[in-house]
Amino acid sequence: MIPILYSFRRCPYAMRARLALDVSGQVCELREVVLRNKPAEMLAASPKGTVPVLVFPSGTVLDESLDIMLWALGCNDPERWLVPESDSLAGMRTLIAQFDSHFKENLDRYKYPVRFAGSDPRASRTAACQDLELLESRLARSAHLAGSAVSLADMAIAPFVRQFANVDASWFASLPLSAVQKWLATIVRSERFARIMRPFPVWRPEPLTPEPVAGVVRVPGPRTGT
Ligand SMILES: N[C@@H](CCC(=O)N[C@@H](CS)C(=O)NCC(=O)O)C(=O)O
Repeated sequence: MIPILYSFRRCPYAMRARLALDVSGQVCELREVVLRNKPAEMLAASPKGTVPVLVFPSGTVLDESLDIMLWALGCNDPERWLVPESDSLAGMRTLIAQFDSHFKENLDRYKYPVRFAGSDPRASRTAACQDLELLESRLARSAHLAGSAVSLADMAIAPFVRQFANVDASWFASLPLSAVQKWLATIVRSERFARIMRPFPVWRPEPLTPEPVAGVVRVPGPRTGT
C-alpha cells in the first residue's frame, strides 16, 4: 500500500508538495480533484477541504503542504533542500511564512479583485513586489534563495511567484527584478517542474457495483459445486 495524494494540478500549495515528493522519490497514488466537487474520501480524511492532502495507509493524514514537503524531505533529501549552503531550516521557514501570508494575501487581491470588496489590485500588486525585492536581494548573492542550488525555500515559494507573474506576464517581465525573473524561469522550465505539472484525469472512486455497460449482456457462468 502506498500513500494517497489528493492534489489539484494548478494549486501552488499542491505544486510544492509534488515537487518535494518528486525529489525525494516518494511514490504515491495521485488523485486529481476538482475543488468545487471534492471527493467524500478526501473530506473524510481532512474535513478542512484544502489540497494537498496526503493519506498514509496507517490512516495518518498530512493536510498542510509544508508538512508534506518536510515529511518527504525527512525521508530522503538527495539534493539537500533542507540543508542549503547559506540559510538554516528556521531561516527558510521565516521567508516561506512571509510569502504564505503577506505575499499570498496581496497575490489574491491582485489576481481575484472581485473576491475582495474594496480591494485595490494595483496597490496589492505593489505590496507584493516588496516581497519580490527581498528575493531579488538574496538572488543578487546566489543563483537560488539559499545558495547556489535549489532549496526548500525556492520550491515552496516559486509556485506562488509563478502565479503572480502569470497574471500579467508582460508587466512582470518589465519589472526591474531580473534575478527573480531568471530564477523563476529556471525553476519553471526544469524537468522536475514539467514532471509535476503533467495532467491527470480527475479521480473518481470505483463504483460499488459495476455499472451496466450498454450493449453488453452479462451471462452468469455455469454453477460450480453443489
Ligand atoms: N495551508 C494550506 C492551504 C492549501 C489551500 O488553500 N489550497 C487551496 C487550493 S490552491 C484549496 O484547496 N482551497 C479550497 C477550495 O478552493 O475549495 C496548505 O499549505 O496546504
